Amino acid sequence: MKRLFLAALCTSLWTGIALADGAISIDDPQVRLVPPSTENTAVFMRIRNRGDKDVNLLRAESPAAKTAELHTVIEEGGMKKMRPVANIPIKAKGETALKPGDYHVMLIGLTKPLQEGDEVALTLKFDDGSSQSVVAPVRRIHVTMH
Ligand SMILES: [Cu+2]
Repeated sequence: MKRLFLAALCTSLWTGIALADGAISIDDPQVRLVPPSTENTAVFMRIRNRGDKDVNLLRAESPAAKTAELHTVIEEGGMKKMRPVANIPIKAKGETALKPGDYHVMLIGLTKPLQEGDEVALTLKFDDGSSQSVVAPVRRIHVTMH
């Protein structure tokens, strides 16, 4: 009887976790360390979509900056330039990397200078109605563009 009860409890817990978790998960979020005089920086991560439908990242928010924008990098006349994008797609059963020279979340107007090892909270909103809160450590990331 006791064993049966435990089994039922485990099943319901598992279902609860699966529902709360959703299709999207975030791996390895990190914020690029910038000099104290620089007010903007980029956030990189891998976004995984375990679901059967394509999902788009629509928005990012962080208390560490006045604004957060979704950016990509394009090449124009031999120059690499950042451009805001309306969304960042994550294919069904796929993964999108936010990485230097590619998609990233741009933090604009940092509320205070970041130091290596600081942790930046970030909330990401997706078009399936889900959102993800992550904590991204500030790291030295060597980038030749930007
Ligand atoms: Cu950017």
